[in-house]
Amino acid sequence: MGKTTEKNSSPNYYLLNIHRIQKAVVSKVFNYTWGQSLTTTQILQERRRRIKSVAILYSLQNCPFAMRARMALLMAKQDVLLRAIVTKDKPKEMLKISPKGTVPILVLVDGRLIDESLEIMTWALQKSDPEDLLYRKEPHLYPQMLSLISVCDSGFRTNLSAYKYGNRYHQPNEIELRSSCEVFIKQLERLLQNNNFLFGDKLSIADLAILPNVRQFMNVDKKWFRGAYYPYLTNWLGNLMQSLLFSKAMRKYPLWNDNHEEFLLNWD
Ligand SMILES: N[C@@H](CCC(=O)N[C@@H](CS)C(=O)NCC(=O)O)C(=O)O
Repeated sequence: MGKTTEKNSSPNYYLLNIHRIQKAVVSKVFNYTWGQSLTTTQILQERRRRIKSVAILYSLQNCPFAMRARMALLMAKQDVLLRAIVTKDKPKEMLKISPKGTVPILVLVDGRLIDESLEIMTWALQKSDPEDLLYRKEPHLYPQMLSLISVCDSGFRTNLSAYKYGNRYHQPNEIELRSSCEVFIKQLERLLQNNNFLFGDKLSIADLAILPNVRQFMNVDKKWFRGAYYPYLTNWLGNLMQSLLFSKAMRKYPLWNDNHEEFLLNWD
């Protein structure tokens, strides 16, 4: 963080120093009355006030659970401070509040914790759901969405882990392991034959929750996946991965442990 002596108390000086990391890549915590004559103390007070008024998300870049949480928070327009971590160097602040040590973790302004990705998604979308990802007008679909997500998070993920392992270590049963994953992939392909998204013609919480896992399946053996015949699924995956939402959710942030600097996850 920049040195803030009285000599260098101009907001611009402070802004440049506090956010010396690519401004284009990460979003600033506060972008308000810069240029006006605020003292360094006032700026620091305002910064602290703003930081305290926003929830904190501990997040891991390529973790499918963290990805789905980030996408839902964006769709719900719930700005959060994103603290990027890596598993081999977890912040002590994170382990103190959640010793189980998995990400994502959302720390709410009142101090409550949500340490399950699906719960973070539902928390965000229940607060605000401008695109109706919960399909409120068709409430009978919600239990079906949760049920599909549950198949993904249990059976499919177990099979996917085995397939990833089998592929990495060239296990003789790799094809068999992949076929076990394809049971779920085929189920998604069938759903997507009828609609552009899993539960209709618009995005739902299920699409966001499942997408990072299908992406992980594709990444195990991209060459095989390109040749496999899942046209509807491939189209769905491609469209979502090319979306602005996905690119915002995958934006790379400096690691929290490096400098303890705060950055917002939002649409800016
Ligand atoms: N059920 C949890 C699973 C979260 C999870 O397993 N995250 C992985 C990263 S993808 C993790 O944090 N693992 C801890 C570690 O590798 O030390 C959720 O949905 O949030």
